[in-house]
This record gives sequence, structure tokens and C-alpha cells, in this order.
Amino acid sequence: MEFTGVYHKTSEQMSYALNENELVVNLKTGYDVRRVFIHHGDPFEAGILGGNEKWTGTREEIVFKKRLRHQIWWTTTLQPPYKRCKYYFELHTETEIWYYCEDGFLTKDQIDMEGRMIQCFTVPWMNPADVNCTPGWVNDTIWYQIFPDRFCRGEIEGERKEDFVPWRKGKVTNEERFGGNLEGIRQKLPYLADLGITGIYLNPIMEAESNHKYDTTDYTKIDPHFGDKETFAKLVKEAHSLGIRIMVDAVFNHCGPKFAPWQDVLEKGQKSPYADWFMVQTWPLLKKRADTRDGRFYSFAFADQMPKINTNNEEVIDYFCGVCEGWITDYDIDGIRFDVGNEVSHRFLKKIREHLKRCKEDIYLLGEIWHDASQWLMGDEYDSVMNYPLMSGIHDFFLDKGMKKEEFEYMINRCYTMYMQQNNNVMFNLLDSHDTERLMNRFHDLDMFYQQLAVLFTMPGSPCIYYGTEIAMEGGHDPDCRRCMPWDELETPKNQEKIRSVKSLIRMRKEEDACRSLYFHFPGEYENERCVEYIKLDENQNELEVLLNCSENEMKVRPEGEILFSRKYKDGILEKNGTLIRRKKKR
Ligand code: ARE
Repeated sequence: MEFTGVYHKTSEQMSYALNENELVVNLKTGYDVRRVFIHHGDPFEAGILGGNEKWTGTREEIVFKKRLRHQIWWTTTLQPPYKRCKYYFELHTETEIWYYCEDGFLTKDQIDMEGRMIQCFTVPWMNPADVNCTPGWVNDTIWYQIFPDRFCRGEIEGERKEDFVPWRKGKVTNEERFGGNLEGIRQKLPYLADLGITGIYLNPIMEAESNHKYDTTDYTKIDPHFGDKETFAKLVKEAHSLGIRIMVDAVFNHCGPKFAPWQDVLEKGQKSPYADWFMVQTWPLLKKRADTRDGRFYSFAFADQMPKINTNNEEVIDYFCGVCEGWITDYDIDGIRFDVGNEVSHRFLKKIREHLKRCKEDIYLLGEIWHDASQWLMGDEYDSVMNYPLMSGIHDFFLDKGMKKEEFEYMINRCYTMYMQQNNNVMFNLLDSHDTERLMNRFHDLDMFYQQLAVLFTMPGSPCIYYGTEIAMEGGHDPDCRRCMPWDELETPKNQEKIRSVKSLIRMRKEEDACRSLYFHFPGEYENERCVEYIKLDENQNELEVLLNCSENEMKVRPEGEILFSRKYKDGILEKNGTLIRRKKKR
């Protein structure tokens, strides 16, 4: 019997402690496996498979499964009474039964054979220190991302007006400075609180030459264009008083050209005490570089104005631990987003997490990683990552008229079987950002726009909306996705209507008691329409209220169908609920 795609490993998201008492065990198989049982027991009690002590472990069927593309994802949770466990699987195909343990696939006779020492999958001890812990407050946070230069300009005494170009609508460039600042954000806190926002993610605010500030000059100084230490401390304090958390953007993978240690290296070369703080391949560095791409040192991408910092160097690690500690003690920030989060060293991240969780136990450490981030989510580095794979999948559902239910279900389930549940609960879910074109730009369809927001607000983890989403702001790729917030147009009836819609979606997300379900409609159901319905159900899956639906003409009669995804609050688990719903009453 050749099994297709059976996979288990006692690590990563395949086998992990959910907390000090519960052990999650996941298994992937092909569709040839119809049923799965798990045999589990205490390594020092349940006997030895094939050995001279009869196996006395427990046998139970694994009933919870999700569909992946060519595989099935089986999951169960064990509660080993003595914090340790060994187990093996019993796989039923149409015609055969096989046993799967660390040694591989065995028949019944083979596991019953006397004298064979068979190695089960083993979890030797669930140490509390190793449990992947993430800050619980994040799961209920509604984030709002702000690009400071373009959000709001609060008057600052003595500011030089000539430093800025006049606030305007429409396209912008990365060279223009519009003067948005921290005082402006502070003034808009009541507006954000009224919207239902409970977390603000700020793009970089530390001193840097550009208007995007990803080219840091001084990690310890608020950029004078944005304000000063007092302004930021006041902003955070007032945000906290309104129940809004603050997350800052840390650019540690590289710095800007004026960062003092880099300047020192440019001046002194290898003699500089900072020579190993950067990734120089060839000395000497040329003051006036011959071409735009100086092959002598590494940088972010090929942006030579962003020399890459050596995050393998202990002094660098200590320096940035100190910088972040300063941000916590000076401002009481709640989260840190790590820019280019997949290129800094794991060593750096392990040490900085250790340091920061000691400074503030529930601080949220978010990595900017656009691909599978399993290796950074083992519980000793990031708490979470920016969920760009989910963003792409949700977009594809509406863009790809041919997408089938299975493909969509695979995409969602793939996102939520990549990581441990603790990370899923605090996943940073988004539909656009300062690095992508805006949602409205991509779809130019308000109905789709709101349906995607409904999906965003249902998924486990914490949703983030990019500033201006509440008025369905448009904007193409960077830099056009960073237009000035049109405050002078917010009061128009159209924009007020849009704001009300987004507020209602946020409110739905927050309602404690509701069990909601999203219905995704695929070609063949509604004249090839792509649509989503957001229904409030009671505990018996009775429909209480259509919270959001497409235009009437798409929703004639709902065929008997599965609830593909329902999200029961508090557990944050995306459950495939196979209950068939009653035919929806004709409207
Ligand atoms: C500027 C211009 C861009 C131009 C770029 C070329 O604006 O139009 O393409 O220069 O170098 C910051 C500024 C940008 C600026 C950039 C460089 O915000 O405006 O771009 O600096 O000067 C990858 C990285 C990811 C990174 C994106 C941009 O993995 O970490 O590229 N995102 C962060 C920040 C950016 C910031 C930087 C990094 C640099 O969020 O805002 O840019 O500090 C795929 C790949 C991803 C890739 C993604 C986007 O999905 O898998 O790895 O992200 O596409 O390209």
C-alpha cells in the first residue's frame, strides 16, 4: 500500500502544547484515508508497541478534519495526565488498515509481533517554558494602520510651513512631504475610537530622511517632522485612555545613510568599532560610489541608501534590545512590527523577544513576512505575522471567477493550518497596506469591498484596516497607496454612509455572543456571481439576521449547502461546520 501524502512530525504545528495541559496533534493524509484513530498513552505506562509489555494505551477516533487541496487535515487535542505522551495512528482506507508511527507504516501483524521495539511518536514532556504564548488582547483588537505623513496634520508651534507641500487629493509621490504628524493623529483619536478602532499600527516614526522613514537615522529620536518625545508620549497616553493600543514599526534589517554607526564606518572603514555592525563584503567602502549598485556592502533589496545591519552581531542585538526597551519605558507602547521580518537573524529575534517579554509581558511582536512564516512562529520569536497569504486568497475569491469551492476552502484552510492555534488567534489579517494597492483600487466595486471586509472581520486573528478604508479610499501601488486623508470630504453623505457600513462591520466583529457564518457562493450557484453573505445564527444554526448580503438579485434562494466556515467567538477556531442548514426562506 503506497500512502499518498501522509505526514506527521512531533514538532511545529503538527504536534504542540496549546497550553500547559493540552497537546494538539495534527496529521495530513491523502483522500485515500477514510478514517483515522489515534492510540495514545503515557510513555512509561502504556506498554511498548511490539515489545514484551502489551500496549494499554487509549484508542480514539479523530473526527475533526479540514479539506486541503489534495490532502485532509486531521486534528485532535489530547490532555496527557502526566504532561508526556506517546502515540501512533491507525489509518483506514477503503480496504485496508495500517498503523503509522515514527518507524513508518506497519500492518497489524507487525505491531503485534513480539520483540519488535516500535518507536511511537513521543512528546517527552510539556514544559511550560516552551509553550507558545501570545498576548490574548490582540485577538479582540481592531487595528488601523496609519502612514503618519499622510494621515493628519496637527499644528505644531514653530513648525516651518515651507517644509511641506499643501495637503491635496489624488496621486502623491514618495518625494513629497505633506506634514502629517503625531499631533494630528492625537487629534483624531476620538474619531478612531468612534469608528470602533482599538489598535493603531504606525509606520515608522523615528528620525529618518525620507517621508516613509524606513531609512532610519536615529532609532531613539522621534522624527522632528512628526513631533517629539512629549508628543508621542501624550498620543500613547490618550490612546490608552480611549482603549486604543499602539504598535510601532521597527526597521532593524537596515538603516538609513545618516545612521551614526554607518557614518562612522564610511569615515574609518575597517578601523571603525562599528565595522561589524554592517554586512560589508569588500573594503574599502567607496565614499563616492561609482554606480548606484555598490557591490561592496549588502543593503535592503538593492537600495544602497539602506545598508543592511548585521543582526548576527551581539553588540547590534544588545543595541536594539536597548532601543526597544527605551520605547517601552518612555512611551509604554503595546506592539512592535518588525520590518523585513524574515531577513533579520533568528538569533536576534530570539534574544530580543526574551528581553522585551521581560520588559512588558504582553507586548505584541509582529513580523512582516509575506510567505509561510512557520520557522518564526515557534513561540520564541514573533507572536504573529502580517497575513498576506490570506489577503491574496480573499482577493482571489473575488478576482478569479473560475475559483471552485474546494480551491477557496483550501486557501483558507492552508492559512489556518500553517501555524499553531496560539498564532492563528493573533494573526494580523489585512486586505491592503502601504506596500500594496488599495482594496478599492483593485475591485472598484463597493459591494465586493464590503464583502471582503466582512470576511476580514470574521477570520480568526485581529483584522487591520489601512487608513482611509472607512471611506473606500482609492490608490494604486506604492507610492500611490499613500494619498493624503481627505478630511474635508468625510462629512459628505456618501462618505458618512460608507463610514456607517464599516462601523457596523466592526461592531459585528465585536459582538460577544454571536455565532456568525459566512457563506461563500461559487460559480453555478448564482449565475457565476462571487459573493459572500454574513449571517448571524443562534446556537442551533437558526438564522437570526442577515448581517450583510449582496444585492438582492444575487440572493434568490439558498440551496442546501454547508456552512463552510463559522467562527464561534472566544475560541477563535475556524471550524468547518458540516451541518447542513435549513433552506433559506425566500425573501
Ligand atoms: C521605493 C519605491 C518603490 C520601489 C523601491 C525599490 O517607493 O516603488 O520599488 O523603492 O527599492 C520602503 C518604502 C518604499 C521604498 C522602499 C525602498 O516604504 O516606498 O520603495 O523602502 O526604498 C518585500 C520585502 C518587504 C518590503 C517590501 C517592500 O520582503 O519586507 O518588499 N516591505 C517593507 C516595508 C516597506 C519598506 C521596506 C520594507 C524597506 O513594508 O514599506 O519600503 O524598509 C512579494 C514578496 C515580498 C515583497 C513583496 C512586496 O510578496 O514575497 O518579499 O516584500 O512582494 O514587494
